[in-house]
Amino acid sequence: MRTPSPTTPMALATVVATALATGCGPASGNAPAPEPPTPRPVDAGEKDDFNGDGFDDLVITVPGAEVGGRVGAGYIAVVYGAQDGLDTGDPQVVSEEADWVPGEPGELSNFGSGAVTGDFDGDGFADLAIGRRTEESTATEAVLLWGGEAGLGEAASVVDRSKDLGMPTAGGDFNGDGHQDLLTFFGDGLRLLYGPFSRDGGAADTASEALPNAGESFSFITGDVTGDGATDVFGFESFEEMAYPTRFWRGTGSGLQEASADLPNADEGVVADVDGDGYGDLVLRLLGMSVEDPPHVPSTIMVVHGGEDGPSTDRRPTLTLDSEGVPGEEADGDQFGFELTAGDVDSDGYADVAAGVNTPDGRALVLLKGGQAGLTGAEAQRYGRSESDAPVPENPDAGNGLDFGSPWTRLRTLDANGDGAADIAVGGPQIDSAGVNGLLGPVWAFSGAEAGLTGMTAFTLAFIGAPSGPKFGNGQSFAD
Ligand SMILES: [Ca+2]
Ligand SMILES: [Ca+2]
Ligand SMILES: [Ca+2]
Ligand SMILES: [Ca+2]
Repeated sequence: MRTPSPTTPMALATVVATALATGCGPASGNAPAPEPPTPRPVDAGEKDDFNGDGFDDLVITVPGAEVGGRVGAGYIAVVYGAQDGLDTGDPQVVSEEADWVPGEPGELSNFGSGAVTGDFDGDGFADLAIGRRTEESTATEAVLLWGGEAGLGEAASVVDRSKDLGMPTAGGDFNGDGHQDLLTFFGDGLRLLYGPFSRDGGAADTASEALPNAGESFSFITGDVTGDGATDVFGFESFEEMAYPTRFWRGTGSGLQEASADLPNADEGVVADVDGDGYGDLVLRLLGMSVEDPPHVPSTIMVVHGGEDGPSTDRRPTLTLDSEGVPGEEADGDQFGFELTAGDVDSDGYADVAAGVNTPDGRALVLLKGGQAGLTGAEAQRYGRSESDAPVPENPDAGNGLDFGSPWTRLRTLDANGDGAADIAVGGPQIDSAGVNGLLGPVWAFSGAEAGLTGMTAFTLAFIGAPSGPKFGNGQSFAD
């Protein structure tokens, strides 16, 4: 599970979600039964397609990897999308050893410890913002790797900064001007870097949002719940074991403005339009008073529906593993929704939500379908190791003792085969049967289709030829 982290550069556990696809405006008038929305691309704009071939590309980050003999120098691996899905035969490994990346591999520079995709210069090719620590101190900086016809690799630039930027945390259009912006987080606040960025790394404008700094932990998700085209931001806050209500910053023409929304305590979420009304909906894994509760109680997912005025105060349905149609049974420590991602997996125009679950047989993935009535258990699918679960392909590198049931921590939605149905990558740091943390586990890629999740593949970093040797810290993750 994702654990809260202190607000130090070493351990920024930022939770960032797929931004709401913005291709569909708010429904107008008071039509009694809204027409099903027109299916639209999973990602509006070019969020994940570095080489512009119409297939989304997956970024795996390994900030703790040893590179050039430097412990914790870090690298990223890009697995490009293709007609048949992720092309594991031709991955691209990028570290500070590359001559086109500014800087040299440094001990614990943790290249890739924040990673956010988006078209930051507006040329139609997705780019990648990477976080790292600078050589001289614990300061952080961001490097923009520019996409182009050949993918990443043409050029990179360090983002201009006057003080610590923090790690890239989310992309979005926070002022609704049509340009992709970058949100970074440091211990004392959020930094907003407004696009378009110039090729020398300069942002069009910058702003900051102060946050309390006395040991508070934060993680963030983004998406447009107000349907105005400006990305909103939600923050999950805790201090030691105490959880606090989810915070809401509304995206406006003049940037982020914190607003009261009376939201519950949560530690994970995603924004996606699950009922197709043009407003992103806030899907949360609820917490009680303490961030230490989930291992001891059943978990609940709440959908806070979006609307013009922000998150709804009364339209807040909940789902548990006991809800009608949801496979599995509620249990203490079921961790339902410990990780969430969203996309339109069956391309019916309604966003669907994938949730991680803990079961007696290990970790499983549950897909909840969106629809006119919102997110329900109807036609839900579950993949895992239990007898009643749909099976998952084996780890091709089974010698590392990890399989789908070992605790993976990350989900990521993308459209790797360009068919308009969202695909889901599963992976991240894993714990093996001996309880060893931070192993470089496999990545499982599930393909979306009209019938829901279908085809699956699994690969490991070793399998695709990326370095899988010594590492420090939390293994691998995905770019946000
Ligand atoms: Ca591509
Ligand atoms: Ca670009
Ligand atoms: Ca909605
Ligand atoms: Ca759907």
